[in-house]
Amino acid sequence: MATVIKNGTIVTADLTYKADIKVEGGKIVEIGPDLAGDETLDATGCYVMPGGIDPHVHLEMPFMGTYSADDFDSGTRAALAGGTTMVVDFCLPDPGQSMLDALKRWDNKATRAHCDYSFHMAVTWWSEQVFNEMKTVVQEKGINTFKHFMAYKGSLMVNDDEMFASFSRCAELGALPLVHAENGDVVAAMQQKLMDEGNNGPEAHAYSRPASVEGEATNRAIIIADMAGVPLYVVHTSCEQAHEAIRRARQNGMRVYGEPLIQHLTLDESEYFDKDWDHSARRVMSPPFRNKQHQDSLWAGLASGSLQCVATDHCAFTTDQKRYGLGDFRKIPNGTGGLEDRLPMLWTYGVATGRITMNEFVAVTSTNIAKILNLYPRKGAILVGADADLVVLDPKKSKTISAKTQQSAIDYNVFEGKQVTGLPRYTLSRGVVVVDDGMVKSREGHGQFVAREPYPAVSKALSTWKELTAPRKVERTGIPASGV
Ligand code: DUC
Ligand code: ZN
Ligand code: ZN
Ligand code: ZN
Repeated sequence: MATVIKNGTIVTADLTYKADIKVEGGKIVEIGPDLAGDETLDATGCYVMPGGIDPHVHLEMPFMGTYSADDFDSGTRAALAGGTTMVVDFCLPDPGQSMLDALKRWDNKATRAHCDYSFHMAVTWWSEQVFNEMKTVVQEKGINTFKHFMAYKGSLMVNDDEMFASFSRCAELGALPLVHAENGDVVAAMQQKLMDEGNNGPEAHAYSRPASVEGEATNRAIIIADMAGVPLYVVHTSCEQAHEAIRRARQNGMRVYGEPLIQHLTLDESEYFDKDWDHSARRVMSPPFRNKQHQDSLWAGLASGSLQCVATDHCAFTTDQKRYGLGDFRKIPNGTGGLEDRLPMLWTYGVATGRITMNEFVAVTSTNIAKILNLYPRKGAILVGADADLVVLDPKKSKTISAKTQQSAIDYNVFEGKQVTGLPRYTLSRGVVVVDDGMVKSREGHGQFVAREPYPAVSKALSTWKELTAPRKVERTGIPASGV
């Protein structure tokens, strides 16, 4: 059965033009004028775009003594409702746990997905076993990205030597390392100091994680990646210092990518100050919201291309879960939602305000992400042969964001009350109409895992564990041995 999307304006990362799209067997089979099919979707007055890809979500994630509240059912329903047709979640082995065992748990959770999905693998500890499993993960499990936490000291954090070893391993496997860049040692020290001084509320969360700890860690990760000879993807870039480090590295010829979140682009640090405890705690995430100058820097990065992707880091907790941190902000589960709101919020605050163009909108919500994560052109493209993951976006359709009408399982929304435009008239997932005039009609289990091939590796021969961990001879060119 063929479906034709008629009378719309196709918007891709580099073109805007009028044409119909014919979809069959889950793929785009024809693009052109006056197409006919068995079923017609009217896109008059709408933009037809590649569905959004959210490169950064945490669904049903075990974290800070609990699980994030949106699972692959409610989370991917929320995604589709907002025009996002693919999510990439993080498989998180417990320190000491096998990556392959953790992956079985993630595979199992994801059987509920309503949209297609992929995984990043987290390197939460370092050993010969991890070193060996990385190869299996890349070569047999369809995962070509490894996440490293430079924060969360005592649980997820990895040290610089471990990061250097893991980045080096990524280079030879053709994998891309990702970093959560915040200096975890400094954050832990500042948290303790704030608690000792009696600052135990959610605002102290923001004080303990200033922009400088993010800027420092971003710089450090970039330098380590450069030494390991590997590109780098910096998740949730939230401040000018981190953006500056990324810009500089790119100017020097490094492939470094930055990912602002829709929350950091549109919400600022005032959410933490002079507000009731619940209001602020619901907005506790890492990195925290920043001031307007940082926001301007992120918008400029999207417009100029020095930042490439907009994500959500969707990691939603209910108010009851947030209250685990009453009396100690360090125990407030870190994370906010956004999956359903990313596209309409970016459309409203980015495209409708003139900060970014429609084509840039498609690039940063879909196409760039597909290219960087090696999903392109199966995803992120309107081309014959691509998956028919499409959003028919109606620029006139508007709503007020409210927890009362959202798909997410939590009891509030950090964007509550925002008036947004640019909502899906239709969302298609591999050709199936999963959102029809705002009604989500998707099916649990429709989503499929999308395997991602490794990138060309820097060297063909893989190291042994011994070679990788051997002390390296340090070349000291031109520096007198006596030193000064
Ligand atoms: N930051 C969050 O706020 N939540 C999940 C993990 C993270 O890094
Ligand atoms: Zn993070
Ligand atoms: Zn409030
Ligand atoms: Zn995250």
